[in-house]
Amino acid sequence: MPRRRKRVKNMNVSCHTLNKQDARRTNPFGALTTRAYRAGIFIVFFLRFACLPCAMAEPEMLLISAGIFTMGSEDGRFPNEAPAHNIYLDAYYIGKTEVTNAAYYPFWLAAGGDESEHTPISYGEAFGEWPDVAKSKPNYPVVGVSWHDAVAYAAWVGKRLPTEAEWEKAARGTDARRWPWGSPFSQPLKNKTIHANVWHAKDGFKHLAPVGQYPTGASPYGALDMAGNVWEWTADWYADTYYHRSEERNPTGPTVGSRRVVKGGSWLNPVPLSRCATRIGQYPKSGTSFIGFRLAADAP
Ligand SMILES: [Ca+2]
Repeated sequence: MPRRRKRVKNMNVSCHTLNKQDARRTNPFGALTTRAYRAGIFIVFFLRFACLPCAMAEPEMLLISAGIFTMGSEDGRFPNEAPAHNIYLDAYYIGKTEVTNAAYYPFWLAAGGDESEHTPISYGEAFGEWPDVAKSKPNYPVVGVSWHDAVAYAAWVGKRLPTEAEWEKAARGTDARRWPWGSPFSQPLKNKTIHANVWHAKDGFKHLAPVGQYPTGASPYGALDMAGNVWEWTADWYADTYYHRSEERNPTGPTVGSRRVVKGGSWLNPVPLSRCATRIGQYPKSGTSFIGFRLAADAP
């Protein structure tokens, strides 16, 4: 993918150079002035990109300050979350929402469109067909993407996937809360008690929901849908017992593994699995209708 981006960049440089130096000489419409020719090029490029469903679709990034937070839980029902332990993270950025169909679409086009190895899986009428959903459901999270697709997309936009620790801190802040909005699942917030798209929660959606539908479900940092809607790929390998040997500063997961950590639960999961500390492993080649991802980036 980096090579494709370089080609686009070079193309832009080439056009810029053409405009600056050779527009009058190479103008194919001899009667047009150079200014009109330049305006024509601008209009062509504007229409080309205005017609993409991607317009300004890349998620807003939130700054997560450096410091210690509590990772994991002592709930007992989920021994892979134990022990709860303190982790220090450097500052970083996290996507405010899951990556959407509209955001993924230009990457898919640049990667070859219908021939791309990064084409999302289509799940039929209830979810829509790719690439139609990029226009019919632009603000829904992209699903049917493997871990490899997510990593490739993140690199294409100059970002990366969050580590598991980065994901969990962005979801729960520093007070060890169980869900992004607090510790009771249905606690009243601004006269509402439903804060996430999860299974049987009367959240208004049978399957996926557009991103950002539950502002009262925001994490302490303002990240949305970190509980439910879609599980989210993280950068780390998964291991049941990793928390017993995790590094205390900026952990990046086991060095080897067969599955990658996904976090946060989905529209298909009940409330207990949509907690901040929930962690499961998923084979990285697996695309499903209930796994998407969000971006992260280093803070300067
Ligand atoms: Ca989610």
